[in-house]
Amino acid sequence: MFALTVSKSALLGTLITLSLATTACGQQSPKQTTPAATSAQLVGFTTATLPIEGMSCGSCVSNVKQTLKGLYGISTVAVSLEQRTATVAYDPQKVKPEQIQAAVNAKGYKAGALTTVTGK
Ligand SMILES: [Cu+2]
Repeated sequence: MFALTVSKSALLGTLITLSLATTACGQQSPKQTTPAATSAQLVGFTTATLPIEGMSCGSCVSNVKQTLKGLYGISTVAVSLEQRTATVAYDPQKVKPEQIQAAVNAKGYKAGALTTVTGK
């Protein structure tokens, strides 16, 4: 008897740890409007910011940037070392916020929850 069960462990894997520490370490929240570079409104895309802990230099920034750019469904990426945040434009039909966080975490950084700037 062949029980061919398609395991959804891949999907579950991205969802397991939402218990990320939500306590931001004293960083001033950037409540200003996003810079012009990332404000190109792409139809169907959501722009969101996520805090990232563990970045200490320029190569961390490019590492995070390349990681995010390599994700399916991500359009633009901007990473700020000073603010310890990444701003991404993503297609919510193609990639979930949890997957974006998980990709950053897999590189050894600690990504917090996404905050939507524009879109849904
Ligand atoms: Cu570094």
